[in-house]
Amino acid sequence: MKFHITNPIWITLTWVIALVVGFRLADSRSSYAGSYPGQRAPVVLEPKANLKTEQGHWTFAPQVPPPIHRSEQRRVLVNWTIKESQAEVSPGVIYDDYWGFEGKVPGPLLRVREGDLVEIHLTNGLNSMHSHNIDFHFVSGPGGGASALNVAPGETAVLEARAMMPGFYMFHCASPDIPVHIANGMYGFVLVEPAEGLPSVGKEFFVVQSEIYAHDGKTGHQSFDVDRGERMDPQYIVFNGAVGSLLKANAPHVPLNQSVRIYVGNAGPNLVSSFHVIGQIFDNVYREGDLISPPAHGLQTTLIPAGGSSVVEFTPRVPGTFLLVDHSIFRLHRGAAGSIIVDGDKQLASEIYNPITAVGQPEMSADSHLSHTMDNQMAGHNMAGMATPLPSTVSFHAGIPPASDPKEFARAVARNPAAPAPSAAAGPIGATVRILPGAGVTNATDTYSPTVLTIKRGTTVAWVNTDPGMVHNVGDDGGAFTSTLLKTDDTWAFTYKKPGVYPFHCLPHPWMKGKIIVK
Ligand SMILES: [Cu+2]
Repeated sequence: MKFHITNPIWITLTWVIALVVGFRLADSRSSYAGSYPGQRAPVVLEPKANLKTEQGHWTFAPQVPPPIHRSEQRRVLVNWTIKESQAEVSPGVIYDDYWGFEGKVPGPLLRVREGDLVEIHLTNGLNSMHSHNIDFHFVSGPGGGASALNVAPGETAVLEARAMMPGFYMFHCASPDIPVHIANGMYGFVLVEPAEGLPSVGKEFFVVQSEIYAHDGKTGHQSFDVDRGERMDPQYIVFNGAVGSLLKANAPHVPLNQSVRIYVGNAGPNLVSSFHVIGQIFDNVYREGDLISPPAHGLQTTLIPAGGSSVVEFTPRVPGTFLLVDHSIFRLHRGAAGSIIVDGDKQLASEIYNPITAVGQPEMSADSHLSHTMDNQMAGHNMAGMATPLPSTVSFHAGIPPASDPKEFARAVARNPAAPAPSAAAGPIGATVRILPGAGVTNATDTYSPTVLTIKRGTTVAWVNTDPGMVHNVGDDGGAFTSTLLKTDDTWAFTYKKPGVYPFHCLPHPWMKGKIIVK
């Protein structure tokens, strides 16, 4: 028999060999996908129809939703509304282009379990000027869900998406122009817990680093500057949306010797973070938010890409104030500083840390780190009060001299860091002035209700901000008081003790004017 390649027997045999080898290859490839040492098996999905439904658990920075203890997958309902708003990003500096999920920057931190089906209802507020959507980094699907969730002002879109892989994931708006929407605050995070859960720790916090491309550092109104964005030259680099939002009165407290876990996101939009906590060594770092590989140990600084995350753990062994920084350290001058205060007995820690010659000297604190920065900023860029916390929900800046000049106001706030002081209001609220929706729109005419209010001597007047998505303040023209910025539903009150006519105004919106007549 001749071995001729065209012989039908040989042709058949070649096919058989090819098929067998081919099947083997295909077979080995499919098993290869799950065969890295220690690699996790893909999640086995419970059919949608079998899932119980529950309301999603989300929080705003620095809070973290509680750990998930259930052992089965669920349908998790999430309802979020986008509000184009404004916020005080540094004392006296109001950024007019802050667009936030649920009106907050950073947006929510949602906590779900691996395998959960997230049913997201996304609404774009009626007051919005732009279309928005969400690209969820935890979602497997085109655009991370962005096209499915595109919403024009007033619209709602719904998407079901499975949490297929554990991790700590960013989400953000991906409407054109994407960089602008991210720069203007449209981001948040989703923590997808592994089915087996995460090791329990003493305290958990949520921190997001981001850049703000305001025109400059002047007090008053600022808006997005695209040229600064292109140059990657932010006016501010901040933790949790604003300069000082994790400093002084806003700093979280933790007890000595209890483990701390920080979920750190980097929203960018441009810069990579070299995240570091001064005076702590990380016990564990889940690099880039990888919650399924074993964590790294004994790290000092960890890189966090823009659009990425890291999860760090440490156990404070010594009390004091510990600064969170981006160790690209000049960024401290632009606001990249937060802090955690560790409470406990210094004596108990003296085996670990014992200042011998520094007895009686003030402890190194956020203030001492930032005071030079603040001075430089104030002198160089006219940016007052780097380390002043944001106003809390209802706060009273007693001791702040009145000022009609925004710069003077900001400096005054900077000199008197937000310690909640006794209210200027001595009695129960006797009359109310509503700050009306739309009052902040340039040259609006409907600003207060009523515009002129007549009261008896000794009456306490409350101003309530009913304007959705706009901050306002109230200042007495004669300088008797200047409130902090009031967010929606915030109230500020003052008691008028002497008869007279008392005009008042809103500092950010000079067209807002009213009058109290005291008889
Ligand atoms: Cu958007």
